[in-house]
Amino acid sequence: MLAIRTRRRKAVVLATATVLAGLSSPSLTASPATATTTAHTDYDSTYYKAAIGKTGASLKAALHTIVSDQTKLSYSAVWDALKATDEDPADSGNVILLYSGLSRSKSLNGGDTGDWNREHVWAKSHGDFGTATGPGTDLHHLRPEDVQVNGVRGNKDFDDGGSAVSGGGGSLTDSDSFEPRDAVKGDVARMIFYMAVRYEGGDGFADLEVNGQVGNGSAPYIGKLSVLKTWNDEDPPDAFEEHRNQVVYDDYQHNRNPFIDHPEWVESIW
Ligand SMILES: [Ca+2]
Ligand SMILES: [Ca+2]
Ligand SMILES: [Ca+2]
Repeated sequence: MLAIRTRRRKAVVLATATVLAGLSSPSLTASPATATTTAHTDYDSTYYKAAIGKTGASLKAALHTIVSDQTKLSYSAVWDALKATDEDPADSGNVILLYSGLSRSKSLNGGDTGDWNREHVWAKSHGDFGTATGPGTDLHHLRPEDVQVNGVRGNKDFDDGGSAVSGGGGSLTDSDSFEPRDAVKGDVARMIFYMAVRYEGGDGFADLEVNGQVGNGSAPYIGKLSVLKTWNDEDPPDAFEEHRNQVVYDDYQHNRNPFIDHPEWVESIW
């Protein structure tokens, strides 16, 4: 069972202004129908101190500075890191595959049919950063995925629609876009928003940005912004995603994905 950090204080902001007086707090659960944000404020007075109170471009700039202070991994070190960050809470010998939702043996990492490999959620051709230490090895957007499903996703942008991906756990695709299964739509969106904030043109890598289209090819952009914002709202962070963020922070990169802690910051910046 995944250890949920109960010390976190949740602040649920309702989408509607008509918050009924007298509701007991346990009834204020974060569901897509009623919640736009579920902020975790543990790190607000420490890690996020320089960002608190800011909005828009100044918030983005502050977060860029904060998350850029990190340890960087080699691409070969990513294999073992993913075995920890994406471990199946019900089976410590397995990892959970992002799009497929399947639990698969950690030892089946590789490039053959039936293996899992290292999916770059921000497709590495979008900005052409490859697998040199940097964006191509950043655990905040690298996830285990079935080799063939990873191949179907390819370097497509994200959008709604298409036909079912074989073995894709409910993911859809068409000629120019990929739609992950519902349970990881928000995870995908928050990974993309992290990358746009983390990479602003420094260190010899492209300035990665989110835009409003699909078919971005090798340009350093990924779309589609409106859809990714909706996915962030519809699929708020859950225990698996929060635990993963914590493992990356504690044991590997020592930086956090701000949009897992504060999903409402997506709306403030974009
Ligand atoms: Ca499409
Ligand atoms: Ca999710
Ligand atoms: Ca950027």
